[in-house]
Amino acid sequence: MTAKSLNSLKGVLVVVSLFLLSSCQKAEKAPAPKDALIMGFSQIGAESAWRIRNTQSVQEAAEQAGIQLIFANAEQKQENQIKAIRSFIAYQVDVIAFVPIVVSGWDNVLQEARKAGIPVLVTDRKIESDESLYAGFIGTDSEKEGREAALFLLDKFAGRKAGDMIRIAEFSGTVGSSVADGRAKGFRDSIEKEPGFEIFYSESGDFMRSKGYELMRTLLENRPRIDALFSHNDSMTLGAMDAMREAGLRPGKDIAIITIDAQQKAIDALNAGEVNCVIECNPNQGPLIMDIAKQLVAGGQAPRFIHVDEAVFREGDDISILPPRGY
Ligand code: GYE
Repeated sequence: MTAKSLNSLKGVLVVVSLFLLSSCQKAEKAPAPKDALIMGFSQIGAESAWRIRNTQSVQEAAEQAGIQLIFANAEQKQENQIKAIRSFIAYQVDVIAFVPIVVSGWDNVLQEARKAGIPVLVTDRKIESDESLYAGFIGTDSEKEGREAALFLLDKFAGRKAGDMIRIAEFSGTVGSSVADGRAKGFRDSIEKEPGFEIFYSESGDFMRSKGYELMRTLLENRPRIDALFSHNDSMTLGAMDAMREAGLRPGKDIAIITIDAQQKAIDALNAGEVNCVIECNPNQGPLIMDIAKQLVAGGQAPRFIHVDEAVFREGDDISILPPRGY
């Protein structure tokens, strides 16, 4: 055997062992069977701890269900989501699921999926398109979350003196998203009919901690009286709390705080008396999404709207038995 042929044999061996290594690693992860159903999933991005848990839930549930997942992260851009969905169609996946960053602008791409005969599940956030363009929705009931926030405030300030005005600042989520619209609507529907409550400030913090911090810092510059903060998610709340502390204010005491998501840090803040009410928004939607996807691919139908279970945690509640949140 010449030195040259020995070298090329070595090369082959390296390639073969790399191949074996990679197939062993895959085997440990229990790869989906060859005829596994393929799902294309378009996620918004990773703007919050909630979103990161939502992604994990989808990935874990797909693996458990033996579904092969083609996962695309849109980095907060609708155009990236549309591109991803188009590539799923070109790839001829069995089913598509996506989290629509905003409510509008989906009709064309959904028509393309329909033409290709691929069922589509809308998850987490809702869309405004004609309902015949998608198979069903699985996600949160954001109007209910907004109503719960209002009910807590009505109760907390029930003892206010006649003529007193409770001044509320609202930090809302991504403009044009169904969850920001729903939370704002549910909140207003319940609070606006009550005298003595005023939403004196409402701005979008895009569901991001850094923006929650910026909004609160700017808001506090003129030292307005703020009785309560209604924040559409925990990430913005945590940022706002940092700004309150920097301004010498005690979160949960000088300003009442109502927040949505129920990530571990918000529950810890509730325990510490720094947050007054936490409304759970359930990110663990993966198992339901996989179940419904399987039904659809088998030729069945999906329920039109499935809202996942959610709880409300208030100051004074015994939440010591609550298991760790995992996000
Ligand atoms: O509340 C927030 C996020 O769409 C329900 O998006 C979701 C929201 C959630 O990033 O934290």
